[in-house]
Amino acid sequence: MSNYHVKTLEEYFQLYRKSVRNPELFWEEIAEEHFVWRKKWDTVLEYDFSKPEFKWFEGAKLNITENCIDRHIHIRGDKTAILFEPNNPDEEAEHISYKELHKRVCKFANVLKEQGIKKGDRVCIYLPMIPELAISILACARIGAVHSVVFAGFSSTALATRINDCEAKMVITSDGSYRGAKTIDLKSIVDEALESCSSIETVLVAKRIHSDIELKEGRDKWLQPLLEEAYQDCVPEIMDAEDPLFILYTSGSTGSPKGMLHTTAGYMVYTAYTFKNVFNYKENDIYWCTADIGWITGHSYIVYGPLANGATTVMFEGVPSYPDFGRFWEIVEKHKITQFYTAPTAIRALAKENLDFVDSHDLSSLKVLGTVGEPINEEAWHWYNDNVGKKKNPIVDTWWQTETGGIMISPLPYLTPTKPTYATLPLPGIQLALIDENGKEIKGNQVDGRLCVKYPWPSMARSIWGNHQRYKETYFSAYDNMYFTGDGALRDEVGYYRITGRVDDVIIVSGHNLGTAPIEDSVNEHPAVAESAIVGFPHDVKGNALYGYVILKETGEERNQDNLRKEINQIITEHIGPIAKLDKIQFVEGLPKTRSGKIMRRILRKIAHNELDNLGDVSTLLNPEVVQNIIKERL
Ligand code: 7RM
Repeated sequence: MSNYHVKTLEEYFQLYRKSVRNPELFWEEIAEEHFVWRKKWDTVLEYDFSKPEFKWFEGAKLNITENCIDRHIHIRGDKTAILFEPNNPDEEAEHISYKELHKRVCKFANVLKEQGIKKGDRVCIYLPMIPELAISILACARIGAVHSVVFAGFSSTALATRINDCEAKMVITSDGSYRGAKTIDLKSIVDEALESCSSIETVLVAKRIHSDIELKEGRDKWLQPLLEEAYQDCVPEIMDAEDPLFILYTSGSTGSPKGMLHTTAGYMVYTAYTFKNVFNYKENDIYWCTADIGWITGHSYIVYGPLANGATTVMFEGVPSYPDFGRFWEIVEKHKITQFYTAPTAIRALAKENLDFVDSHDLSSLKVLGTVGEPINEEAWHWYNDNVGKKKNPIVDTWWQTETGGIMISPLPYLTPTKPTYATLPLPGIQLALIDENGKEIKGNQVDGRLCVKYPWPSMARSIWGNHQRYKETYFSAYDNMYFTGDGALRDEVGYYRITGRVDDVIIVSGHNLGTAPIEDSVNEHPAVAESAIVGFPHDVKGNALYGYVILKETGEERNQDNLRKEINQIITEHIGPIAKLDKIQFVEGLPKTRSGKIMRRILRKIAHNELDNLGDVSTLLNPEVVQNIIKERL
């Protein structure tokens, strides 16, 4: 029996029990069977929650790119590794085979070396979704440099903060990027950022939009001519299991971004194992994750997980709305996508549009659909299931975090019966706990609490770059001997998990703990509502009262706003109770969102509190422009 691929639900439960009885044996068997090790480990796991310190596969030696590229060349060298679909549908898609990927990564790695990058140096990558992004990540990993990808929609201030925090020596960027009908001048954002970054020695600039930009003498270099000159083979740097692989910044609820540090062997084993099982990946599948590589979903499930399995992974440069709202489905049809992995926010945005955009495309190649990033509401789940999956494709609602490195809770396609809005069961190897207000574990089913993980897993972040104390305080200090996720969850009568949202999104109204997520779900059930976000604001009598920001569907007809408010509160009363009624309901055009589609309730909270002076850096938002409108029309 292969531990790597679970084939029946019974096998899932068996494997799950085994992983709890003997976690080290469980992970060892997975690591044994499927990877190229230059040297095997001495110990599978050593850990200490109080430090906290976690070491997986200590003593092992490997290079992750050998696992993601070299070993595939002999058996599937001509198979497409990366399928690049450009922003402009008239531009031809690019199929990069495993052989070619090897050559391009090696050349890039040699350029990095020539430019003075060594093992352990930090390289900041600020690129749009073009092949050079994946290739530069792998080139860093090839030579043991630590990559820190910054999403190419972030502002110069956000970029500078992230460069300075890890003291990167190099930035890799492009002359610009395409996003729908727009072009963005990335290089001038980098120039601005670098005015306040002293650690950067070199900037490599990829040509994408062929704009007329200036290179700064001695610092900036065009990438392509260097690549042409470079030698096409590069011996991989042999890394220790716990050597840093990358840093990825995630915004904390307060203060500066946290540079989550991931290391080599555990991350590789876990992303490969989860990719294979969660997407039920088979050799000739064409897998597409629509996330940007600038966030963890792209790292784990566009680059490392798929390539470690020898898969074909699609990279899409554009946006779901360009040239029209049918673009995703056009791409599914064009490349015969078998697994499609996206975010609830994208599903909701597309569900607002005419169904013809979906129905006019042949989606019969699809086998598995996935979601990630936020709780998916019932309505969006059904829209996805009915219209995209035609009720025949399982939906894997995958719960995980930048900090967890890989998927933690998810159905296994065709094995786990799905249930709308439920991420369902932990993957074998993942031991969850729900904790009550007194810090005690809640046993049994039909309960809810704070979601924790009570045993280490291979892809957990090992630290926050330069601030181990903050790592300890944020994740390991709330409860002893556990990792605290910051999310709340409930466990239903059969043991399925449903993530209810961040626990900091809980508001106490007249002494009642109210989670914003279930109230938002109720609001969203009103047929006129497209999306909503709820925050608390101070109230003389109740302590806090609820403030709802609501986006209406575009129907073209005028609606009486006061009636809508009454109807929305009526639904809340029926679903939750009058205690959860909204005191204020503001109709808005858009909600402030992160680039990965998460609503920034922190900003809405400040607006509702009338604290308008310190909204923080809104430039990292997907849509900073909505903030001013919300402020102007606040109630
Ligand atoms: C992968 C990613 C992590 C936070 C996490 C949750 C929320 C993610 C789901 C979800 C409900 C899901 N990394 N979240 N997936 N909530 N159901 N399937 O998103 O670091 O950017 O965010 O996202 O709150 O803690 S992340």
